[in-house]
Amino acid sequence: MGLLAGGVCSAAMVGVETFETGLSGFQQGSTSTVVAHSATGGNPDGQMLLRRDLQNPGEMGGRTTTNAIFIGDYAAAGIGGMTVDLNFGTDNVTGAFFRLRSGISDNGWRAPLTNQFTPTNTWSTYTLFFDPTWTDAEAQLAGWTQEAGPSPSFATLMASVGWAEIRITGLETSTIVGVDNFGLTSGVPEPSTALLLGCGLGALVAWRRRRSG
Ligand SMILES: [Ca+2]
Repeated sequence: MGLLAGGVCSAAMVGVETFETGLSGFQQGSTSTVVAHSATGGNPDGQMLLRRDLQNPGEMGGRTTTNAIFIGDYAAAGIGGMTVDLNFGTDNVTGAFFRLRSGISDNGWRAPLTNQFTPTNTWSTYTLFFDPTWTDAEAQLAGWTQEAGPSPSFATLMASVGWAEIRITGLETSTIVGVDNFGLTSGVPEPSTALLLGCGLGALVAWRRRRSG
């Protein structure tokens, strides 16, 4: 219903976790991660805080296997993207990933959110679009990586997501990252579809410029 009300040209939010009252089913994604809730300092108000708590360089993450926004059949639900607000504080971070698994017994797929992780102590929004029906090759072309097995095909995973995670790679002990407004969106329409629907001409021009430039 939100589609014709303005969601056609920009993806419509399907569900979002704002961490206002707690962690809402999120927990540590690795043994080296400390996950905490803060009622203040988010974008706005409540947020999830991830902190690396071991000496060795590595990854940390906040994941959920119970938050209903993220669990289920992404294709059937019309999911085509994710968005999250991250605050990298004052510590160096080398990467951030959206990671999905079907469950604890297998590994899954991950996609990088961006290559820019300047420590700014301010909130930035990161968005990633995908098609849950992609073949493995199509997903890999779009930047997704299949983790070491056992790991299902991309489409099989997307039809049965049991684990969603924000994964951070950082090089410093006690790196702290704030997470807020973590959600799933509908996909972006193909440019030709957007034109047929009479919207987004500016976006279309920008898209063509990016392609040709
Ligand atoms: Ca919040």
